[in-house]
Amino acid sequence: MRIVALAGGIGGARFLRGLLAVTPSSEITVIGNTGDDISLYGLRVCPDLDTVMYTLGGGINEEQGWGRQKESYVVKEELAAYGVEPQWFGLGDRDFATHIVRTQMIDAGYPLSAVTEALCARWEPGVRLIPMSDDRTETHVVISDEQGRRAVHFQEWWVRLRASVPAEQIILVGADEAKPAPGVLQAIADADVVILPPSNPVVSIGTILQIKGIREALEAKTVVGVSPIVGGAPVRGMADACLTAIGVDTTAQAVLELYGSPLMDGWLVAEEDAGTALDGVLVEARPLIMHDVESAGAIAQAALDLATEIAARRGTAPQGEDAR
Ligand code: FO1
Repeated sequence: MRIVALAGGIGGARFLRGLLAVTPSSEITVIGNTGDDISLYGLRVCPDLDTVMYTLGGGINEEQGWGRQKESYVVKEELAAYGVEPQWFGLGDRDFATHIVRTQMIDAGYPLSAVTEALCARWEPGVRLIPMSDDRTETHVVISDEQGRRAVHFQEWWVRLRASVPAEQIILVGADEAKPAPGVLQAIADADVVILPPSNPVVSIGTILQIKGIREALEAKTVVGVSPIVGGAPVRGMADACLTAIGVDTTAQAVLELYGSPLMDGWLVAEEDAGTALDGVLVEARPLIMHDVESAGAIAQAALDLATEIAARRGTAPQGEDAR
């Protein structure tokens, strides 16, 4: 079966690990969020792409959900000794190598999609990881604090401020010009099913949906999403701060409505949100907490089963032996 998944950071990567476990013979293409990307110390850092690559490639720091395992921070300490800013973003020594290779290739003229493919040749994540766009985009957040009203990079709001200052606006800088990366629209067109993992609906899934042509391409497919909100709270991260910033309630219902019924065909919600409903969308309730690969796999299988059910009702059952 050909599966396309849109993915952000930690929640998305952990879900994908479960999806791979339950459909080992499927062809999975992951469209990765690049709105979190940031340039630091002259290097281009792609947090969500790296989280997927490291998590599926076996190099992730499991407790953090980002960065490398067995990490050290000598370069970070030395930069701090020189008073180099910022000091609030924890880049480890092993992780620096990824950003050096990436920056070298970008400076040599390779597009981000080619760079990502080259980095994945080492990590062998078991999926095809394509950035949502090769064009530069960055999520910036408008805040007001003692320094007045200003825009800060998403990472500063997320990591330094811990989203403690309300986001007045969340803006994807570069969205107007950015085009889908090569292969993105084709992968969607070829997909038997598209899955939206429980990534942040605003700064991960929402960001990818802003890239010209992606939402329209997805509306033609069977799309099943997994709610990132359980019982009125995000499963992890600070999706609630992001949803509040765009005036959306932190509920499974509100996120489904944010994605909308032209896009969504199926929606997996937690049992406490079983009342979630939207015309044209098949909603199913089941446990949604991912404790380990096993539980993530069970959720992924439920999403695939829901897609099969939807396609069967439409008479367009997805191909492939994994479809049950
Ligand atoms: N998140 C943090 O909360 N603190 C950090 O110091 C931090 C460093 C970091 C370095 C590399 C990387 O790929 C991710 C990193 N993250 C850190 C996570 C990152 O902010 C998030 O993964 C996303 O951008 C949101 O999904």
